[in-house]
Amino acid sequence: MILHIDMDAFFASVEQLDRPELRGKCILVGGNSNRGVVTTASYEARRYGVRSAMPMFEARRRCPHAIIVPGRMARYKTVSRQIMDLLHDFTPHVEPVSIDEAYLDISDGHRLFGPPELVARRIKEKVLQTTGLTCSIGAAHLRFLAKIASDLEKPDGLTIIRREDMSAFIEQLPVRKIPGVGSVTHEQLTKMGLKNLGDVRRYPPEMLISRLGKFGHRLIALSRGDDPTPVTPHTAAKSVSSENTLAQDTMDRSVLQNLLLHHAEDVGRQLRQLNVKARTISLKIKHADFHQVTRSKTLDRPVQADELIFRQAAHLFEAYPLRQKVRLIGVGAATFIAATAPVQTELFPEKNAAASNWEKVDHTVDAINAKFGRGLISKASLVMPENNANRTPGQLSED
Ligand code: TTP
Ligand code: MG
Repeated sequence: MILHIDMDAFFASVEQLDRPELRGKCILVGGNSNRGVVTTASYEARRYGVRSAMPMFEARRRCPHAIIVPGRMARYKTVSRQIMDLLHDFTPHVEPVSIDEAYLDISDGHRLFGPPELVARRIKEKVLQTTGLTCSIGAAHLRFLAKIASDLEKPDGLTIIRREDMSAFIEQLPVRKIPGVGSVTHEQLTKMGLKNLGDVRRYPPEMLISRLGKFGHRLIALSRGDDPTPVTPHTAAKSVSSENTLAQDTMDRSVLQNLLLHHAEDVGRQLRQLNVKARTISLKIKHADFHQVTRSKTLDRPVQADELIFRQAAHLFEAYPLRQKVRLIGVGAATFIAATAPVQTELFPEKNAAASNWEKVDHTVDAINAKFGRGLISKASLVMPENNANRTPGQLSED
């Protein structure tokens, strides 16, 4: 039995939890600039037709009285970690798939906790107790059905698709609901007269495959109630990154360098939260014409300190010929090793000492920021010169 757990209006619910004055109100989380998009909306705002990824100006038009709240990614990640941790109390078979959703295989836990419905209820209670937030859970014998089920009675939903109801459910399941069917595929399927999975099952398979390729195979399998994708437990992220779209495209290297420092700090904080060091540091740039480039460097010695991440990103940036204005800039880190893993003895111990001093500084800054809120303490070069005073790190968009 597979459970799919998905938090309700996650970012907006966290804001309403932390700021009681926002409860019961229309909330849009996202950047309020002309180029901002809605990352999520409270259920109150969704009644006005506001959706994730909608341009903020469009959302404001549909719901003029909505309160726009900038996102606080660090806070959402903390809550997300609490949720993923408590899920592990139920089973080790937890597969987090995004910041607010996870699959659980409870086939084993069945005997310990009782039938799926009871397990799901206990999880919902525990999530509410621990975080103060509601989630929706879907349960089914197939992974894709669990995912679809979690969405059926949102918010605060619980939907179980029992084995005996499975084939009837699949038969009438609209293809639009299937994960991976976007607007393009949906249009193709509609043109072929395929509205639900029952239609798909009755359609000549070779024709479907010739039109949809690999995804055609998948749809046919699903229509026959065959979804072999297992729940694969993993907790460690494979990479972390931080990036932002600029309020205005620029070629000013000092502005961009300052942003790199901000992103290096964010990446460093994420690495420390995961308790890992990274061997690969990358720089990402998207130009005004949306052309995107990534440059990366693999290091002999893995890094975690903001300063060292920044230096690598800055080297990559210096080596990059800037011929066009930049629209987006970011820093990434990958190839992790556990931060506690023993490191090879360094030939130049003084260099090593410097690295570990930077790490101490970062841990202290993290602790201060965790206690008093982000932004209280920051690197001196992040305090921008006057000509850039209108572009403080606090105004970075959340993407
Ligand atoms: P979702 O689970 O897709 O949405 P949600 O939790 O806000 O609402 P629902 O009750 O329908 O599940 O995404 C989880 C969070 O991820 C969401 O709160 C904000 C963020 N997010 C983005 O940043 N960009 C996006 O395009 C989407 C869809 C979500
Ligand atoms: Mg959600």
